[in-house]
Amino acid sequence: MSKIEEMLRRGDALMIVDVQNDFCPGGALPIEDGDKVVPILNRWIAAAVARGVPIYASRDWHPVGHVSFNERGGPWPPHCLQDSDGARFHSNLELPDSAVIVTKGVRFDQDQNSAFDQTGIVEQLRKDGIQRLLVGGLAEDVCVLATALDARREGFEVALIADATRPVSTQKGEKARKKMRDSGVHFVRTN
Ligand code: VGL
Ligand code: ZN
Repeated sequence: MSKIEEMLRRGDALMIVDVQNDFCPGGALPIEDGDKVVPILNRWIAAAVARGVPIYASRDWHPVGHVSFNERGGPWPPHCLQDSDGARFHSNLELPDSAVIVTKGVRFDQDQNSAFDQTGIVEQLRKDGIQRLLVGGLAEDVCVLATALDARREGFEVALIADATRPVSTQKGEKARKKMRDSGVHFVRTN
């Protein structure tokens, strides 16, 4: 068994947050080294498949003129427009067909940073017998943070894969890690 496989057990799920082209270098809302998480997450994906651990992958999936965009007074430039190249998962991300895709950010009236925000995912996770989420992806200080905190609030154990995430802002990344630690999120690293 690989070192990563040994870190996985029954009741775990891998939660890959928003590894989409627009959040990688060259995208509409590029995160420094955002693409560097891809090969690391691919190793976790392979280990999860080997161990029968379910994989969930969230995607930001905005309508044109979304309320979170600058043009509407929101904090972000337009990004992850539904069905655009920018909204696609990074082409090197090796998601198996069995991965469950969680789509968010589709509401017209509000943003959804967390994969738990009105997606119904809690019911799905409980049905799958999930107790612990291993979380990685983009961005550490936005959607990864919101997802990890909501998972804790819902009573799941959470392990952040610390080397498989990157923040939009270095400073906010530090604050995000503190908030996650304070909420009981564990930090693991890829061997
Ligand atoms: C995200 C900014 C705007 C994210 C989504 O996935 O972290 N960041 N929308
Ligand atoms: Zn967004």
